[in-house]
Amino acid sequence: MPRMLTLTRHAGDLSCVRAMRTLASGLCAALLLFTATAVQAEDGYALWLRYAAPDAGAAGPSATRVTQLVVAGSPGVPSATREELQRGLAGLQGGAPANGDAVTRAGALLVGTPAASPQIARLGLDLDGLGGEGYRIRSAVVDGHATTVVAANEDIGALYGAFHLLRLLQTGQPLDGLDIREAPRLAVRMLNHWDNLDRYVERGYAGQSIWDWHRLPGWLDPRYTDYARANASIGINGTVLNNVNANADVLTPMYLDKVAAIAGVMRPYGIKVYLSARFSAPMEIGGLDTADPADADVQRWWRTKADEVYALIPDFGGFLVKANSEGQPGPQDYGRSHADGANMLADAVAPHGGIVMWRAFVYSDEEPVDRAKQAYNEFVPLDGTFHDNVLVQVKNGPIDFQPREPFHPLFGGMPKTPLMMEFQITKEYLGFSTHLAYKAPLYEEVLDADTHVQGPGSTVARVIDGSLDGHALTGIAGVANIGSDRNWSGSHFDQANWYAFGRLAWNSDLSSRDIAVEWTRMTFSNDPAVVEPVVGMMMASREAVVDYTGALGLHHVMGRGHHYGPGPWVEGGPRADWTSVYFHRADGNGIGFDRTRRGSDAVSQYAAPVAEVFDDVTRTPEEFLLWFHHVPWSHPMRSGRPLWDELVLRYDRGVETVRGMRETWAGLDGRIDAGRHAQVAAFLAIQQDEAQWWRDASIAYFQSISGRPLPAGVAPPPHPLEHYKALEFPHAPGDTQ
Ligand code: BDP
Repeated sequence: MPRMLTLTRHAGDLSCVRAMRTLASGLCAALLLFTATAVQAEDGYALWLRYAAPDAGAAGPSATRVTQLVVAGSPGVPSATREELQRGLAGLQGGAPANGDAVTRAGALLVGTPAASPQIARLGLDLDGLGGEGYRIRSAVVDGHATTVVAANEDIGALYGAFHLLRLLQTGQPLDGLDIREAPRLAVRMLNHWDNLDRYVERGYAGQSIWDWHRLPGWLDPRYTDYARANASIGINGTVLNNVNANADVLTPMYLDKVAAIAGVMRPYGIKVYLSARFSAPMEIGGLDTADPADADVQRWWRTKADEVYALIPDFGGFLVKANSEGQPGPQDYGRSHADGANMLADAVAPHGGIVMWRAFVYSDEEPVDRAKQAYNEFVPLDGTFHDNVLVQVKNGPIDFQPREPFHPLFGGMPKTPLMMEFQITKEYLGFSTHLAYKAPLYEEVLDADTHVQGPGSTVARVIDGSLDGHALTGIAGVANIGSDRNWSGSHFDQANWYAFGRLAWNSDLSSRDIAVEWTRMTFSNDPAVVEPVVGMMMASREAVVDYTGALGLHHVMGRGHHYGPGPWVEGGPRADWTSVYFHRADGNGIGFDRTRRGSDAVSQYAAPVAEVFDDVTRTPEEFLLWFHHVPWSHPMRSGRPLWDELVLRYDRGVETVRGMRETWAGLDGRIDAGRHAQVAAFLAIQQDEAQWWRDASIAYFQSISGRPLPAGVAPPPHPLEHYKALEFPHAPGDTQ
């Protein structure tokens, strides 16, 4: 990808020019000269794979030089590995090392499998237990030469090891004395694109879909290769190309040719292509008059379709299905169960080694109970009835990707079924692309949550990695935040959410802070004067969003439909559980959804030790208070303040954190290239305005219900409630079509 090497003046210039006029000092001129040499214009396209030479004056990448590159193996994955290492080393070292077929000099880098490289085979490294995707990185002596060895059982493991090595170099780690052993915990680590065939991206805030369907298969946008590189660098090995609200056309021969072309680009990077399947496709494109999974013609249609897909794409991954949810067709339309539907599709792909990911994000029109309970109620009775190649894909929380939710009670509730985690990377509920919200702490919080189903330590991470119940088929999905925007994710910081998702999918034990550090070092700079403040901003950012959108367990209080901005007053319309008032239940006496045994009893869907905590208002963590309890506005909080005062202060705290983030970022002017610095600065200004808007509108609304005065010193909202309620955003991005 082209990197602009021209030096540009940055946003700080203007203020310097002004200052120079008044101060007549040479200081600014010196500063300008320094910053112009220190930073280059960047547009974010390179993501965390910038392979930048060491920053001038900073603690940069290690001085270790690779003198010779030996990548064993034939075209395909080994070629991709070689190209990536050449590209990375050329950037990091200011010149590519010599290539070779065998190690002949000290400082060599030897990469491959024992099968492809006699030199690796002779080392006799223990690769047991690493599977196909794991690898070892070892400092070794190869035929008398000090060498860094990346060894794996299969080529893809060597590619992952190569990316690990490049990460070490990018983050300034020394290459001596290495003895690294890595293997992923989960088998399927994938992105779910909610991309329509007309390139509209549902809940997408980064431009159009990167899949240029109209020009495929003739035109293979080089972006596809860069997409594959970026994903392979963090261990992602699958991608679902189209929206879960699926269009059956993607299964027609014309589109399957296009899918096959994309699969061809993904293959050398170990990424399998999957499709969202519309359950009624046999009717829409197959000419049948039913999609009943018990119907022999329907079964045959899917088997034939699977054969057709696999003839074109032998390593096709399988199908993702959203059925009987939010108006999508499904087996229940014919009186069949989710398992009946999933198994029928699973049988069609089984002969080819494919899998089916059946989503548990379901809630029906008819069921009059708490929406948070419905997926559990529908799926738990089906535990043990799904075929072996089915994964049930469960969102992290029981409602819908809110800034904070307790873990979904299905985790731990279906021990006989492999459950796949679904996180959202795109920020539907966390400020779209303009708010800085680093989501790794959210992912980490859910993965570390203890279900207690088999005693303490039965974490959600252990449910999904199969270790708790002995499942071999395991997986995790992230709803992608990728689009046609030059910087891929809509904002520079949103790239971190893609990165962190992949890193945690590979190893759920990684800490969100460590991931932030490595991402920052690769994306911006190794200079501690950059890394520390940037990581500080990232680590505070998600909690800030929780605070200014509604803390203490409030949820689903956003604008209707597009989900942009505050809407705690949203009521009426087609369904109660698409309103805000259904979820917060604020009235003159108090606020919150009573999900205790005395209320909807959602707490009983958790294992007893967890249920007891959530059932007890004195033991429920305050961040989930209003999720599980309806409490008086005067409810005493741990701070000693009444709930109302605490809630108001959280709104203020959120806005204050964003103000602090802006200040921190302003202080980095000159240390970050001008292009990226300016866009982040502008987005933080948007975020501060919108955080203030969330805070003002929410306080105005809840005060109209609570009737309580604001705590001393708190500024009243500048406008009456009616002002906020009247705001409309008819063209907000990402809405359902
Ligand atoms: C919600 C989105 C909607 C998706 C749905 C889903 O608002 O656009 O279709 O989830 O996951 O978060 O199916």
